[in-house]
Amino acid sequence: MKNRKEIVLITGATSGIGLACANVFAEHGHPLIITGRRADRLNSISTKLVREYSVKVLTLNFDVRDNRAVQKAIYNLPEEWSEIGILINNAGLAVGLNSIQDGEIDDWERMIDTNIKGLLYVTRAVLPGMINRNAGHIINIGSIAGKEVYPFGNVYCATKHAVDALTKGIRIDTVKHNIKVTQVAPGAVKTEFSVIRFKGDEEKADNVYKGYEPLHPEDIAEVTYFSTTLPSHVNINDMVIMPTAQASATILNKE
Ligand code: NDP
Ligand code: 8X3
Repeated sequence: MKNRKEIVLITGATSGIGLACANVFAEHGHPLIITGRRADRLNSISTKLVREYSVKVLTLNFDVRDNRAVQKAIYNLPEEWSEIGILINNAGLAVGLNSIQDGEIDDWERMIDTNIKGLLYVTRAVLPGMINRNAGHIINIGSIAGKEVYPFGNVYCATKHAVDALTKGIRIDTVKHNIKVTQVAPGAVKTEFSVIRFKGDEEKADNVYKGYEPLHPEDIAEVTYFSTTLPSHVNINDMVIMPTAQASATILNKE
């Protein structure tokens, strides 16, 4: 029992940081529950992880904004998958980069519903099992946008400040149940993030990462994994991880 690897549930494992986390945890032999909206990607990622690392993988295809779908997926987990040891709340996005006065209401709702409410729905469904077992680790992927506010970042920054606050709130509420709660807050990471923020404009997205070396999703996956390797009495509360060329959300050493 002691040497059994914890089951890890990763939201948004079809791309970027979530996918890199799936690879790192699989490499270390953890059974994985990978989730996302793109079922085709989930299936091909699962096939690859099973082939390369001989781990067990379960795919769950749901939108974190849909609480009924979240509950259906988590409450009906097969018995052997029901004891989730590590939850990585990673699914999230930025949509648009506008002043508040020019903001698109639909963009705001997508960010608030995914980054705040989605994280809450999944946590609410998974946490009672951890509390029953008096063990568990919740890792929230926050952002430098949860530590600073930058021009036109308004609503995205607000959602990531909410992740920062919720990380602290979950820790306070679950400390008596022996639950670890960690926030991983990255600066610029080259993923599909900017393509989504700029609604498919690849040129604008590419420009975000020009003239310096951004973080790679694997960098974030490695530190996330590290946070799960510490003795049971040690919890990392918060990690801010930046590219060496980035001093703050807006100060970059670009060529
Ligand atoms: P990607 O766009 O590459 O990945 C986002 C992932 O989230 C995808 O797997 C996507 O899966 C999933 N996702 C998005 N919306 C939903 C939804 N409604 N329901 C279920 N899954 C969803 O971006 P990143 O890897 O960069 O982003 C991961 C996290 O990291 C986000 O929370 C982001 O805010 C945060 N972050 C990113 C930084 C960066 O610079 N890239 C820096 C700091 C934090 P699918 O589309 O299949 O549903
Ligand atoms: C993503 C990083 O700086 O675009 O959270 O907000 S940033």
